[in-house]
Amino acid sequence: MAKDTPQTFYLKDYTPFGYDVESVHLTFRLAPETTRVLSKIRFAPKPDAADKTFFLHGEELKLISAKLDGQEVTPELADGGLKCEVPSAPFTWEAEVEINPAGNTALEGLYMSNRMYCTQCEAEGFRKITYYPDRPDVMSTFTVRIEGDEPVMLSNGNPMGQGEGWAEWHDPWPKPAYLFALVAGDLVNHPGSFTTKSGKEVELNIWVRPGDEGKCAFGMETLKKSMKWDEDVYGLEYDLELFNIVAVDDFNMGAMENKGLNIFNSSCVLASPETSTDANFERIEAIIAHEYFHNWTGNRITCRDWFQLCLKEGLTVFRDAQFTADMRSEPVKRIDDVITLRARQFPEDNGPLAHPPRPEAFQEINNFYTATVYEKGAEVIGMLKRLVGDDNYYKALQLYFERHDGQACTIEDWLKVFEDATGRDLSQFKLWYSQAGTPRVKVSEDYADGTYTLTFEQSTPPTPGQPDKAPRVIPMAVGLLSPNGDEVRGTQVLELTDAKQSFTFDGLASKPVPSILREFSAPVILERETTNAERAFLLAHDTDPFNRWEAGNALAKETRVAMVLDGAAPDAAYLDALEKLVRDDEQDPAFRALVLSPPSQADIAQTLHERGYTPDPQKIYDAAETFTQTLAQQLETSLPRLYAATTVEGPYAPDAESAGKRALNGRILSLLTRLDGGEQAARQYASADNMTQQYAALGALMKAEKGEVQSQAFFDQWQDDRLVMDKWFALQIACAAPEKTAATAAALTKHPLFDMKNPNRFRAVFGALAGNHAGFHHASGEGYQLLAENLIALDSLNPQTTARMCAAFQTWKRYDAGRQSLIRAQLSRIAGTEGLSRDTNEMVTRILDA
Ligand code: 0A1
Ligand code: ZN
Repeated sequence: MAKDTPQTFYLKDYTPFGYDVESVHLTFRLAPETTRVLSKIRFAPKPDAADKTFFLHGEELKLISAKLDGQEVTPELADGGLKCEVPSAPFTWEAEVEINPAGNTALEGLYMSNRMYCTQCEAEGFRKITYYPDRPDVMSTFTVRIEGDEPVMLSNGNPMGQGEGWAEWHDPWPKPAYLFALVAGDLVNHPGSFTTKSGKEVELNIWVRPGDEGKCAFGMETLKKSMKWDEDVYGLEYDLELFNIVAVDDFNMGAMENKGLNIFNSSCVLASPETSTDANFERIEAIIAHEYFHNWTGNRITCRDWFQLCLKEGLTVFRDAQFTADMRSEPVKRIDDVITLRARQFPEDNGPLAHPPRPEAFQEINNFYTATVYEKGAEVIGMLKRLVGDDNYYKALQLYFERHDGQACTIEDWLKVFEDATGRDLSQFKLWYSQAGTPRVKVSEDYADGTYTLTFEQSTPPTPGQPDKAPRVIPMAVGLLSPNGDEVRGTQVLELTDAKQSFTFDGLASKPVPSILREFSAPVILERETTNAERAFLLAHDTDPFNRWEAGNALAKETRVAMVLDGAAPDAAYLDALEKLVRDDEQDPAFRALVLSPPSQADIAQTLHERGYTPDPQKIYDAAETFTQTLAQQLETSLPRLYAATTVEGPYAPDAESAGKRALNGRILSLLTRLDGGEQAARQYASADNMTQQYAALGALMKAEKGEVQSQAFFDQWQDDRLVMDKWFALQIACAAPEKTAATAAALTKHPLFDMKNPNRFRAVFGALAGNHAGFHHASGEGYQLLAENLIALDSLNPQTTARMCAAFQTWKRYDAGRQSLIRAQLSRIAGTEGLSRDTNEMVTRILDA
């Protein structure tokens, strides 16, 4: 039987809704399987509307009754909603519907997590709560009454009153339905407060399940820092009397910026030294800031339609990155972000799922919460800031907030603000929003008579639906060093606008060494013929820390590529450079840890693919092992001293400086474990009083297949802590040798604590499987098969998480014919599943169409 062709939505088809929504009143009568939702909504027809169809979205709702101005009506139930004949003057719509939160495993709309009611409405979940024009350009004030016997019942805005069995809330700020939230359950709060710059007191709360109270302090401190930072840097103040954060265990994403009531995946807010690693603390800090910053970039100014998603997400990611850079280390944050961009966005941009930061068509919008929309969206803003300069950037942002407060906007509105504030024409720059694909920039150079010339040629490979691309504006930050290591030209931003363009530098005494794309000033792939000697020179002398790391990273890649392709030995000069750097106590430990962290095996596969080779995952794995073993041997005599020197004494604190030291210490421990049979790691495991060191020791031991005792001890100690158990599940798969990876994951799916319905647990297992490059791509195909089987099983419960995890297959065309046919078989099997969700169907179809 042929499947129905799924509906595709297009940016070009945008039409405004024909009615204003003047107010929304909702009453919830909570019951796990039979919650009643009563809505009373005041609509006013827009006099100049071209389309006056009264269509309300609604999915999985049982309509009990509907009224227009108090009179019972029988609307026409249509696919995905209802239609009704309505008056041409303002009117009141009332509906009563019944929904089943306990049966909602998709975690979209109103659902139950760990006996608590909670909601997730972005992007289109509100339509699973009641009939409504569920689109972000329809904004209204919401008044909410919750009836039930839960001790704590919360919604957006300010509390209006509460009594035995009820609570009322009112949000004075007009908002789209995707920002609606409700939470009810047996919760306890970690309180705090903040005084805004204009002297308003704001009550702050982090709400958690009893037992988690001890994990809120860091989140609360971070929230206050975020509030202060947004005032100091952007002049933006909080606008309600109350700000609530709630932690829930079952959540499809990281967190959600609902107005005044942010809902967080518990993994993104709960933190304690005993249960969270430094990396967890840093991520929690970033996500709390991110959600808080959405209050202005997303909530006060929202998106006209979902094609504009990067308007709020790119900007908010950019702002949270600025925050992290200010709280921690700017270069380290930049390096971390570029590593993530290359690991997550580049495969997307250079494969079957490539789409522009502002897509022009989708079937399921949930599939577009991507690294391209978020991370590349933020890169585009970084480029804009670099091109116009800091002062102009902040001037434009002030204008954005003044001009568009309370509106639902587009990328055009955003760019117009920059044009008006700076007088710059941004029509070519706008291509970054509409073109997919990562530009390649080929660099060549020439030197004669004191004049140095750099020539850039840009091109972007074809992506689905976009065979040809016009040249873009690329800000290329460049500095020049003299052969003795002095900087002879400080950083300057060259603006590339043509397919081919040259820039000259006069008055140079000798041929300089260029430092190109400083701070990674544009999300491009640089192609330049150079030598390892020059890379080593830049690793030693570049004044731009990003490019120093980049030079080391390039050396690491070159040596690993040569090992894979020619069976070469690890490059001795590179090993020497690493040794020198590791021992150099003048250098920031966090930076040293980064230089000492090898490029991932997936990154080597990507590099080989970019150079026209077919990556062999097993060879890449073997080269990584040989390289690390050789490095450990080279450093052998210094490792014990380095280990001691980087051990952080005293009580644990998650600050950047001690975290950097622990990161370096962890790298040293993993090298040491290759030589000492795990003695030091076992000692560290036994004495660790914080998760960072406990987990680093366990990881080092398990990688060496010497961690059985500790793994059992870890389980015994932490089996009641869901978040720590996620680590335990993931680590076993991440550390497994390639031939054992799939079997390890398969066995863990049979573990009593494996829970298909909990996205964190599912991701712990299958994210780790897909992330173990050689294990997932093992020639047996067992990894592919296991993932496909479990995605099929998950799809009927949770389409959103299933669809997102299909991206594990997006790089399939890189590999050899054997692996390709194994993957194709699994993708076809998923695609052929009876009753497959729209979410997953769209993803597998796009991946298969490659
Ligand atoms: N807007 C949130 C992310 C988010 C998106 C979708 C969700 O459910 C489908 C949940 C959260 C953010 O950027 O943090
Ligand atoms: Zn966001």
